Amino acid sequence: MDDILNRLARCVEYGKTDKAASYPPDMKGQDGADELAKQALEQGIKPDEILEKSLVLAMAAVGDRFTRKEIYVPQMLMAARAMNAAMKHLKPYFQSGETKRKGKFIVGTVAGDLHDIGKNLVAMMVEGGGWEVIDLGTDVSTEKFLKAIDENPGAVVGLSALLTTTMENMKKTVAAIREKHGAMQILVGGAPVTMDYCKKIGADFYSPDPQGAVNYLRQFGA
Ligand code: B1M
Repeated sequence: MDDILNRLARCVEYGKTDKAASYPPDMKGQDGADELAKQALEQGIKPDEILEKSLVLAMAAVGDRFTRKEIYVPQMLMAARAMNAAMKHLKPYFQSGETKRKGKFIVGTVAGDLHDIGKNLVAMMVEGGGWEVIDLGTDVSTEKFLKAIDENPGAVVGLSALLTTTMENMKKTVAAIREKHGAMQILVGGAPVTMDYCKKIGADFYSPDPQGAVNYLRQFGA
């Protein structure tokens, strides 16, 4: 099991999307993230194990290498693409939870921020936890969040931010939601976000990972 998860992690880290991809050259002709994720599932490895023990670790390694300036934006993009190729196989499992929905969860990455891998993981896990997820995507304006909240009374809202610069937009959106929908439950997350920041901007809860989001939502579900 460790072997296939290590190989999958390596594919994601180095942006090897599938067997046909000629990049990186030293992996040419080998299975990529697409094939290995499928094989891992066929071997009976649980989707959450594939996620935690392979994909999330690979993306963390990509981030570290980017910080050390060993790789640049194009390599990050390739890694994200490989991650998505693997996630395509995992997604149906996360989405196949119970048929009866526990409630509605509106989620989006805040204005100015294009990072969606973590937000998508949260959306998938929450959906797998039995919630109907309304995914507003990335670069979501405050107005778009407010419109979705108006259209879905009783929903819980989740905001993701990956950049220290866009955390400021998270603060603005939370303030606008509070002003219009005082008692609304607001969950925040993303790499630079902390519980201290969550409290400071008036959100209700911070989760460092998708499972924390699922656990938090349990108290509100039908
Ligand atoms: Co960007 N990027 N990026 N990037 N990128 C980071 C975030 C960065 C930390 C890299 C670095 O410097 N080490 C850095 C931010 C620095 C900072 O703000 N302090 C950075 C930068 C600078 C940038 C650009 C500005 C680069 C440039 O253009 N010069 C640019 C900004 C574009 C924009 O958004 N306007 C940019 C662009 C990109 C790509 C487009 C190339 C690509 C994104 C592709 C995509 O998302 N579709 C990308 C990537 C891939 C990364 C890294 C390498 C990986 C992010 C990721 O997907 N992580 C990242 C470095 C890193 O994180 N170490 C980096 C894996 C993901 C599973 O983790 O999103 O944290 P994460 O989600 C976690 C938790 O945070 C949590 O659950 C997830 C699973 O555990 N979580 C929530 C997330 N949202 C949640 C919401 C919740 C609850 C939990 O409730 C609602």
